[in-house]
Amino acid sequence: MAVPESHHPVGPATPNGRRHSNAEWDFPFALPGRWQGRKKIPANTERRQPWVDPDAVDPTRITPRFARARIPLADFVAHVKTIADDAGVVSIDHPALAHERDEIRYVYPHARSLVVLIGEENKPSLQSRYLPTANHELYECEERLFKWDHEVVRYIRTLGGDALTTTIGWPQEVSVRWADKIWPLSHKLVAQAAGLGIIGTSRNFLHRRFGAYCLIDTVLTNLEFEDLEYAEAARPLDWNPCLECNLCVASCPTDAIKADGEFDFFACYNHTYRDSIPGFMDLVRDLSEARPRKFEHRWSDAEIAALWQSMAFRVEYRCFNCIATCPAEIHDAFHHDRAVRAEYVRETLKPLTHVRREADEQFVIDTPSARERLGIPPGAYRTPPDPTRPGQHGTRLVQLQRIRVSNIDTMMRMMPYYFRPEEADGLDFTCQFLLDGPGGGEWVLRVADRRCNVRPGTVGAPDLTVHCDGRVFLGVHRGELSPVWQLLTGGIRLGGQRRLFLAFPRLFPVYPEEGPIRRWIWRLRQSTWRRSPSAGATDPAR
Ligand code: B12
Ligand code: SF4
Ligand code: SF4
Repeated sequence: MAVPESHHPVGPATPNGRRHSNAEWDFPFALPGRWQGRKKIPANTERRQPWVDPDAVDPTRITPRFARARIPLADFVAHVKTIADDAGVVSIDHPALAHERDEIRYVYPHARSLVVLIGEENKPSLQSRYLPTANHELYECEERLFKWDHEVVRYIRTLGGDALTTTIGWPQEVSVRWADKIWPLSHKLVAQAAGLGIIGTSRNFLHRRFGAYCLIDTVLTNLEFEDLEYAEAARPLDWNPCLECNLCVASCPTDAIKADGEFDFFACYNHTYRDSIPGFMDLVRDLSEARPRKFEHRWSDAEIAALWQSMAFRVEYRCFNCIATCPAEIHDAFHHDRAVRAEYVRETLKPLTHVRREADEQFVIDTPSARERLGIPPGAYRTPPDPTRPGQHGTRLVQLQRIRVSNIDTMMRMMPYYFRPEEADGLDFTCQFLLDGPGGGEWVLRVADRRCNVRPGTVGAPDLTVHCDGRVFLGVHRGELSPVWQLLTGGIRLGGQRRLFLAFPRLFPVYPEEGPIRRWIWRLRQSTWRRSPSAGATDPAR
């Protein structure tokens, strides 16, 4: 598979003259997975999102200084492979990294080559149903990578160059960029650009030998090799380790991985990373805002204890299924041998799917349809505890609006991630945002086929126009301003089919209304919903 040229002019990072637009950057490789038919609008994973313009933080450009490598690139890679489980090198000019080049140079102004290191994770640990075992292996693998990074940096120094490591996972620039792209570069893209594997349907990087059982880190160096050497070293893999078996889709407890190529970032994030930033935000806000009785309803002792553990030790991820059920690393045997497949389904897929989907507590984004499906009325936030069974079960609804962006640009770019597809059945419309004031601009939001795209610019005949000060819409988005009041007082002006705006609080969930009247209306609606023939039907798109 050849590395495709970028469909759009590469850099400067503002091809449309707009800062902070990430809509221009296509996914730089063949799209992962078995794309089941094109829909009216592309999946968000067809873009290299997200993207941050470092010029907005500091426009100073430091002229890069490179150090000519004293040895051939092939020898360099061969030596690095004696340090790490696998390794590759790509040039900073590789088209797959074009959207992040400025940001990489923000991290290290003299970056010329990217050395990507692969750490193999122990498969039985990742496949364990006991979560701490998988978590421990993840952190041990990170430790191994840190150590190798340091060895590679020392090796580069012996060659007359300089280098630094980025970050494998944490820490990220949370204090500066929350809630936006807080990581410095995408290791998955570097690893695929280096020809070490391919990003699969799960959106995990599948290494040519280790499959999904690997972590990745990147060392940035000023060492410079010949252009021809880079091309030779980063030959794309000529086969695809992803079997397109969709086991990751089936075993994902949050339905974040969609067979049609979409990925629900917040569904995974709010569950798997519950004991990290989202849970901590919730705890602090609930402590400051919720009455004691409400707090009791929202927080179980086990949830508070889990958060303590994550903060006292390290973040415990609540799910690894898209790694642990992925057969890419036994690609051939799985493909050709029916007995291998049967054993895999029996001993790996089914137990892990059951435990992570059914036995574990689930953290689900609070939407009207989630409440209806789970039977959780307004004022309540979880399914009732079951004292007859050991362990934590059931579902806790979490508020997406608690993950709050801080600026208008991020809000618009992230709207596709706030978007809840299950609330968009039958909707097909285009909305023109005309945002006045500092930081404002024109944006087009398109909803169709349970997908949502946003791009900067204007459209000829939108179905709906939303005209307001960008800061007003940000206030509404953050739950600080009432949309009803803004509509009544002219803070927000609508044009076209105004009723479409009524769908926004469902599509981009806001805090649910509470109180006895709400509860009564909800119960009435639910009894109607239960009687409807389509209630409980499974969604084939999932
Ligand atoms: C952001 C992030 C996440 C996000 C988004 C995941 C994703 N698919 O990108 C969340 C929180 C959901 C996540 C979850 C997990 N992650 Co993670 N994550 C990252 C991180 C920091 C960047 C990912 C990236 O490169 N995205 C860019 C593009 C190319 O990826 P993409 O899939 O095409 O696009 C997604 C993102 O851009 C995201 N997105 C889009 N817009 C926005 C906006 C914002 C604000 C955010 C935050 C995200 C976001 O949604 C897109 C749809 O998938 C990397 C570390 C790093 N610095 O590279 C680790 C990394 C990708 N994660 C990793 C792992 C192991 C996991 C988990 C298995 C968690 C766990 N239990 O260990 C799950 C797997 C989920 C999955 N199926 O992808 C490994 C993957 C190793 C591998 N073999 O592929 C990495 C590489 C860490 C590492 N150093 O090894 N992760
Ligand atoms: S489980 Fe692995 S091999 Fe199968 S579709 Fe998902 S990523 Fe590809
Ligand atoms: S980590 Fe779990 S919840 Fe997140 S995408 Fe993978 S399987 Fe789904």
